[in-house]
Amino acid sequence: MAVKTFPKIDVYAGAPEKKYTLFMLMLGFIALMVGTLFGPLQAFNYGGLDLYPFLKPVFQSYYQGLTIHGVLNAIIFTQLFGQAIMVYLPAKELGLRPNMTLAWVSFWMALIGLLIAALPLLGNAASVLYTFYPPLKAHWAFYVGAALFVLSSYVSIYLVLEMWSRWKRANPGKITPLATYMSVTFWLMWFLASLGLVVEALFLIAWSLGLVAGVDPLLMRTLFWYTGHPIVYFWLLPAYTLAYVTLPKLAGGKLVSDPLSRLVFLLFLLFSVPVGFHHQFADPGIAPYWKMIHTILTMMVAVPSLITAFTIAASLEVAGRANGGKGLLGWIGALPWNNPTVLAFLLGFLAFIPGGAGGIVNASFNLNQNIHNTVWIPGHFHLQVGTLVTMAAMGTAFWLIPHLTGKPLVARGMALASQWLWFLGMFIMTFSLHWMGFLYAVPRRSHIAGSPIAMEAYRESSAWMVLNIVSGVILLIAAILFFYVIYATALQSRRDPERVMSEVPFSEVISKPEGSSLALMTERVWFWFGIAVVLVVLAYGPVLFQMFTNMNPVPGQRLW
Ligand code: HAS
Ligand code: HEM
Ligand code: CU
Repeated sequence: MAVKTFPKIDVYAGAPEKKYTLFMLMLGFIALMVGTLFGPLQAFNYGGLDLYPFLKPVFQSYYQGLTIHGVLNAIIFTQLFGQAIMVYLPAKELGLRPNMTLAWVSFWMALIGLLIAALPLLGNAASVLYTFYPPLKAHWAFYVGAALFVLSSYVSIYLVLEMWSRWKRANPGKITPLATYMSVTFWLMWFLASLGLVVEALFLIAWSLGLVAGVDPLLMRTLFWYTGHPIVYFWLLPAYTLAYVTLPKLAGGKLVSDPLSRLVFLLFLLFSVPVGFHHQFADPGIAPYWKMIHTILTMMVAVPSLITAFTIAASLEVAGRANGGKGLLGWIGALPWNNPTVLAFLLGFLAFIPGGAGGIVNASFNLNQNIHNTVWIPGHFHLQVGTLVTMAAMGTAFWLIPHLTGKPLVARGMALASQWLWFLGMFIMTFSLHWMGFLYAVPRRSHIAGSPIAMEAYRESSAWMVLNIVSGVILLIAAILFFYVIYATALQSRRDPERVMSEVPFSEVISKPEGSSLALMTERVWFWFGIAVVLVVLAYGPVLFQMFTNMNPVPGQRLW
């Protein structure tokens, strides 16, 4: 039989950065897909339904599933999405190509690190949850793989700083374009923020290899949360960047203020890191006044989100009115709700309002006592990372995959349905988790469905538990629809460049940076980076010094 051969056309020959972006993005979505599959099992657990006995041949415990869920969703997917978006946007905005050799080095480091860490995770040798608190001790391959994965982000930092300095040399005295400014401050924030994790990883690798006999649990927790709070902004800021630089245009309007948007990212650079003790209010060994200082600094880091609420809402109002919306609220209905990307952002931001308010409750030192370690906490962060961040990524995929591949979006109706269902499912789940945590103190990270005693103890919350089961089913359907749409889009053979967005939809702005003293002030990035370092040294230095000089190493345990 004759075999028909097609000449091999390399569609990325003229734009290799598109291929890199596509690979990072798709690897991230594969991680999200596997991680998300465990979500409904956890929601069912909090509904009193335990499916783990049926999974026994493959997955040994609830905690193995929960570790895979936390690691793949919160650490792997989010970082890969950042490495895709926060390199591609500045490259397109500046019209420069990143160093492609190093770009692929970062991809392979991430992939190999992920595979090394995945083996012990899947083999039940690293069921230590995504916070890996000692004395829980995983197989060394988990720490080594995770470290390699995180180090790949340092290559991304270099890629962006190098493009930025190339642009500056060619454009002396000009103000950095907005998306690039956001990227640069984002990567510098991450550099400062990640240092805690890097130092912790050195300890944990040495410990798991048997080079040191023990590690100090309090020091490890403190180093973890040094990175563990700002990491939530590492997840959030790609979504914010897309909301500032693409959403206004996609919605049919303009961004209201460029200088104010820069200020937001500058404030994140300054205040993201020195706040980690708000995860350790219940930890002994840290004096209360240090916890209070971190509470106050946490309130400061809520300010850029409040400015974002104002700026994005105002930009959306401009869009709604340009689309013909009238009256006080008529502009909301006039927004393009039938555009799956715009829909994803609108619903994500709506969820972010109660999520942010809950965050302020968490941060309020004494209120924290009521909700710490209860399911209120997963209620809080599924509104933040599980809804806004994930929906911004899903919504962006609907134009970005076609833009990168030249293949038009498949099943637009399903894309819209996936976003409504995701929002609805998350809304129901987080609503019930908040109440179960606040009113009945149902603990998080608890396999309650596997324990008749626990089910009896939390019987009063059974009405809310039913809602968890309902939400698990809705979210499973939403996930199936979403992943069908993106894989069907990316894997189809039809390329139709005429029908896809050929350029990144960068928004126009109303209030421009030229002539703005605020924009000029924010442009002194290295000065502000220095101030951020000083703040971190002041907020952490004395406590860390004390911990490093009074270590109580303990041996590891395997409790699973
Ligand atoms: Fe949090 C715990 C405090 C934000 C994620 N957080 C967590 C954990 C995670 C997480 C994963 O202080 C659990 C960690 C663990 O496993 O133990 N969080 C805060 C505060 C904020 C905050 C003050 N968190 C986030 C974000 C996350 C995230 C963002 C992920 C992306 N969080 C805490 C504290 C704890 C905590 C304590 C520890 C609790 C404990 O005891 O363990 C702030 O950054 C929030 C600021 C946000 C706002 C909202 C602004 C609203 C906007 C929407 C505007 C709407 C528009 C819509 C434009 C003030 C921007 C218009 C729409 C139309 C239709 C017109
Ligand atoms: C934990 C459900 C998607 C990040 C949980 C918990 C539930 C849950 C019920 C609490 C488990 C416990 O405390 O024992 C779901 C459902 C999802 C989903 C039904 C969608 C189908 C996501 C996404 C992300 C995410 C998209 C992030 C991108 C996390 C994290 C934890 C968690 C970080 C904490 C793990 C830990 O405590 O160690 N999830 N989730 N989830 N989820 Fe999700
Ligand atoms: Cu935090």
